[in-house]
Amino acid sequence: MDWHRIRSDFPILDQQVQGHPLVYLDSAATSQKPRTVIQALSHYYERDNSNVHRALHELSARATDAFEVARKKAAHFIGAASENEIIFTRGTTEGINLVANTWGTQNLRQGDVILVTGMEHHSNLVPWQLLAQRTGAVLKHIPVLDDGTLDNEAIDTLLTEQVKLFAFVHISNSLGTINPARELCARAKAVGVVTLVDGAQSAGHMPIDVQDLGCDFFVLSGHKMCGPTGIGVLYGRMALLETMPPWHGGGEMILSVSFETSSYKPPPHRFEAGTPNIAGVIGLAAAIDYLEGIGLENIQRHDHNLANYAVQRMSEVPGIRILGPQSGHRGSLVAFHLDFAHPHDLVEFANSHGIAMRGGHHCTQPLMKRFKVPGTTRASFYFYNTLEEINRLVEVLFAARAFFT
Ligand code: 7TS
Repeated sequence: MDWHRIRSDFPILDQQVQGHPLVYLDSAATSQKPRTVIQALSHYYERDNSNVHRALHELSARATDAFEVARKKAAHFIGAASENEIIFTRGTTEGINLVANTWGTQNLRQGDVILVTGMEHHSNLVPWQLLAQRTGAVLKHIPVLDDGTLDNEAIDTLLTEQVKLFAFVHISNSLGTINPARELCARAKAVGVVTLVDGAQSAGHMPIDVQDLGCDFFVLSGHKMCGPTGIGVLYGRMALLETMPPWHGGGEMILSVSFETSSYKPPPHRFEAGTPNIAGVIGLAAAIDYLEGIGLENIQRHDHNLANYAVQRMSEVPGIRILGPQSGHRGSLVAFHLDFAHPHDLVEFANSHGIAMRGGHHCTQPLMKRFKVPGTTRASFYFYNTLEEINRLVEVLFAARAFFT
């Protein structure tokens, strides 16, 4: 693979920041966009912009076609059995809230258990807390071990028939841990528990096959996989989607409406009230084409090499504590704590050298508490990053040590 040529597909990366070449190490927050995605958006607005599903004129037909082709592409991208299992959302957060407010409200009762893990992003925690408060259900979590993996023995104790839903993150945005999603779904299924996999950090980084994973729901955000912001996918197994009531009411989700009552379209349209993010959906389809053109296995391998090289090189910095798995099987991000600098000061220092990283709690406050750190600094990678950029990061971490001590 010619990764340097692939990098040149991303116009934003070719710039100076604070007098230095930009080193973008914040892809776990949002990825950069290749030229083809940017062009798909402007092409849509310049040529085809129109509302979908509503009108019979040429532009609306083009927009509707592109919108529904994108649904097929998204289904293929994650291995769904049918495009009707693909609901377009604003992103991972909205997908989880949709499940909580439809399936959750319908199925959860006093005393039922919602099981999550100790490494969830707030978006896979707060919606379940709200649901628990509404229904009288109880929220429990699987503890995280010192090495950043889930406590396997606790899973046996906690994953019982009392659990109605097990919602867990595929790749942790704060540790880089890759959870064994397939095995976890199988264990849940064995006791009749419905599963939701938060794929915000895995989609676009590795091949995803929801049927092979065996999950009931899977959520992703387009903006973390080269697509635009404000667009995501909720996958739901049709047998479940069919039983779920709508969440948002409005246009496009109904069959007929009277003042007294309404009847609703089947999935996915039942869950897509109002004018959707048409440009976002078209941009997401362009992102999927782009990623599939490179090959998800290739991306996964490259991600893996970058992460392992980063862990190895960053370990050379005295006073560094790297959270999560120390080597081997991990996602393409490294979160760390330096005993000589607060994450916010370090992020500012790195910024003055052209390096973009995120510092803070990364929306995983319970996990920060578990590891007894106020926050961490996180360098997160994608296939457009290079080993040279990691070397540059390590150089700057050594410079920070000289500066802060
Ligand atoms: N789940 C995980 C694992 C995430 O990493 C994120 C975003 C979300 C859910 C929410 O995704 P959204 O697109 O709906 O916002 N994570 C991060 C991050 O690590 N830094 O900024 C956003």
